[in-house]
Amino acid sequence: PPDPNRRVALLGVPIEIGAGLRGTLMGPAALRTAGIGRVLEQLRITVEDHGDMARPPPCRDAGPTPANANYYDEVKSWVGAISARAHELARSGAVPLFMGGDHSLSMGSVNGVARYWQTQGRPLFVLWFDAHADYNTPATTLSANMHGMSAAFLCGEPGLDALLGDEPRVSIPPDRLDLFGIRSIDPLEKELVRARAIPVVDMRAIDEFGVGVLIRRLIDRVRAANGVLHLSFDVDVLDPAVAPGVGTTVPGGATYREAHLVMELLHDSGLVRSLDVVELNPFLDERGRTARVAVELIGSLFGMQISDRVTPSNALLPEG
Ligand code: B3U
Ligand code: MN
Ligand code: MN
Repeated sequence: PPDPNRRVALLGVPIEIGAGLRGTLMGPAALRTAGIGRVLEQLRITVEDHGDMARPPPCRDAGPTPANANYYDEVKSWVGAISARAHELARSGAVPLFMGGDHSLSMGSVNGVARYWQTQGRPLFVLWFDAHADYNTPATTLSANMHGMSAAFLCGEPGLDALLGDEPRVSIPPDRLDLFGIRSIDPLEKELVRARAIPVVDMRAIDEFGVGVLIRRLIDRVRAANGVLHLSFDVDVLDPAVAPGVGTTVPGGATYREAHLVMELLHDSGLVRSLDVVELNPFLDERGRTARVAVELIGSLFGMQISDRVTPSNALLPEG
């Protein structure tokens, strides 16, 4: 029987205009077909599927449209609506799981959950598990695609200030954003990430130290601050050989095993209270492979284990 105290709220966010390629709007359907609900139910989680958000009507108060921000008005109408839903779902006590959709949706989802945790006096940390930094602004972007600006927006960078409309904006302090798995960053974006001293775990660091220590280091920081964690999982962080169904593949990504270990360690920490799964593009996928891997990884995040016992974190055998 499902455990009433462990609830996950699924919400589909079929937005695609934040990305350069169409197709991520099919992401929520593919995740459901790959069994996202079934996997969680097998783990005795109470699953509430809130369906997909409807495309919001264009905002009347759109205001001036900034340059270098493609489909700004449409993205704006989504972001405010997503933030309101995110706030409400977080308040319900469930773990909200936002199924994208392109990564611009996180401007709303993270803002909404951050607003909730602010009322609880718990600092929200954001783990940005992504091949890209998504730390562009209209002043630094080379593509004008807004999915490349979401992390910067969330940290309060200027240039998209009216994007939330009437929704209150909550800025994430730059030292509470962790860019993890990155291997593609634009020149001005890199300068900005460095100027703000954003914690970065790039692929070189992962090669050198391994995801185990690096994730534990983050978990320790969150714990020391009595914080909670939002996981923003951009599927393109995975190596394209594992996850071909994304619009912007970058070689040299996280392996299947690294990604599972990240999820398992996050599960053991008990700190993840909300997440996004974004950039899955079923139009580009090969026989549902990427959707299936994403669902498996979510299984690990919610407690799927190989041997059904906790592996001691110091790798020593437990006594007795
Ligand atoms: N940094 C580039 C590329 C990019 C960002 N996010 C994705 N691609 N998926 C940009 O467009 O800002
Ligand atoms: Mn991204
Ligand atoms: Mn990405």
